[in-house]
Amino acid sequence: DHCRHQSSSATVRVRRVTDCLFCKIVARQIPADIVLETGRALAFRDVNPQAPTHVLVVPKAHHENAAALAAADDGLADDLLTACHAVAVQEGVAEPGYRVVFNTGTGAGQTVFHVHAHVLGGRSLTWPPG
Ligand code: D5M
Repeated sequence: DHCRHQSSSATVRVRRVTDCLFCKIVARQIPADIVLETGRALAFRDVNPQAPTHVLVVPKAHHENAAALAAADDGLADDLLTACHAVAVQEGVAEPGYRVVFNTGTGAGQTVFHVHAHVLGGRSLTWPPG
């Protein structure tokens, strides 16, 4: 399956990626409300929305967090950011504005260790975030 193709040969990594919730959504093994798909990214609605628009944008390839995404080659991080903006346009929140958040690490509230951009919009967003 997709996850196995993306993983290294190390058994431990195969198991971790195979168990990954967002890899399973990418592989259509569990359902999600998908709003956009590009060659290397998938966008679907967050199950616990924090704004009228709250979409998660993930690379199809498994990377644990933003740091791993940044270290990936072939412009994957660029593709992900482009997909985030496409989602914002499609959702009608590009104006007056939207927020893109990568919770990175447990201290920042990361709970799913397949990197995902939260695209939030459709309401006034305060700063600083909680
Ligand atoms: O964000 C992880 C986010 O993932 C959190 O906002 C809930 C969301 N989530 C969890 N399970 C699902 C499924 N199955 N579909 C859609 N969204 C989901 P984090 O930044 O790691 O805290």
